[in-house]
Amino acid sequence: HVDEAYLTLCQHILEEGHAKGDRTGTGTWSTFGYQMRFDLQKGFPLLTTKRTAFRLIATELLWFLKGDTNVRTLIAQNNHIWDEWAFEKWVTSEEYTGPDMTDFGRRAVTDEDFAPVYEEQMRIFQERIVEDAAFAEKYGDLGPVYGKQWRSWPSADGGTIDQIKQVITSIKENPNSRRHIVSAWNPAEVDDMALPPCHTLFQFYVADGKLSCQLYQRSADVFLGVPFNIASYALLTHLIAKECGLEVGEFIHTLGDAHIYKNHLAQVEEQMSREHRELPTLVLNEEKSSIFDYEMEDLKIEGYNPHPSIKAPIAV
Ligand code: DHF
Ligand code: TMP
Repeated sequence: HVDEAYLTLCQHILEEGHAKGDRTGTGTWSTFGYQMRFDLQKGFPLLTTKRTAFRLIATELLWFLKGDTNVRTLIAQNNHIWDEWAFEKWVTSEEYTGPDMTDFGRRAVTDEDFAPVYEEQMRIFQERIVEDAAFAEKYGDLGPVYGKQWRSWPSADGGTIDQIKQVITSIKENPNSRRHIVSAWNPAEVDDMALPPCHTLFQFYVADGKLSCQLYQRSADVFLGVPFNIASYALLTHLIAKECGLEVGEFIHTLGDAHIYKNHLAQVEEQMSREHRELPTLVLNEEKSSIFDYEMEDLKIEGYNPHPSIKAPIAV
């Protein structure tokens, strides 16, 4: 069960984790190298010990698959999971003349006078991204992140490589291949990205008519990011399996730096006290078959009856 594997990971970090500082100044408990396996035949791996927003996960995955890297599309769909990383570009630009936003991510959760000032600027930013296309083009773009690397990795001859199309062709034409790989980690472009990819590389594997996927995630925010990452790659595996005429096999999640932020500890304890429930199922629109044609309405989760959501601040 996904919750058992996930809560075992949490327990492992709490018991074995090193106290480790991090880029965001929040502080973590961290371990290095961990693996979880999820049998996708046994239900869709969306956590039940905390309500996890499938809508946000699915709209983000479709955004990657369309090759999009601009938060405008997400914000227009009321998905705000990437806002802070675009906002950062705006408030550190020459054009920004509002109140000082230095270190806004940390201050927004530690300084109660600053919080409303930040929220006001963020609201203005979100509105302007939606209403002003030129502004969005300049400040909504996160750089050459997942969508760009997945669909148009720049090649040496000046062209681009569509890794998703290529991997689908390779799964269809040569299922036994050991080279079904997609990499988001492009060393030449990492410095131009708002956030270097956390889910860095994935590989597919075909056996007994089933498609499995393994992800290498270099850095894993276990409370906020990982529940999204598990469901996102499970969904991707379902979509690719369908397009290739295969059943789903396993999703194998391999983590590098797996950490719990120190300001998520109470939330993790609360979640660990809950009993898991039956897993939901994923229902795909039967009329769609190409992975590039799906919209949010084509992806449904049925039988999801989780414990309530648990709020936590995100480290920026
Ligand atoms: N930075 C950090 N520090 N951790 C992350 O997990 C992370 N993830 C990113 C970008 N940068 C990151 C992209 N994915 C949330 C979940 C995933 C995600 C970004 C944000 C999140 O905040 N989830 C909350 C509430 C979401 C909402 O309702 O808007 C949750 O409770 O699941
Ligand atoms: P880092 O670049 O310093 O590793 O910070 C990235 C943080 O975001 C880290 O806490 C991991 C987290 N993260 C996830 O866990 N999953 C994701 O999908 C993304 C984008 C980030």
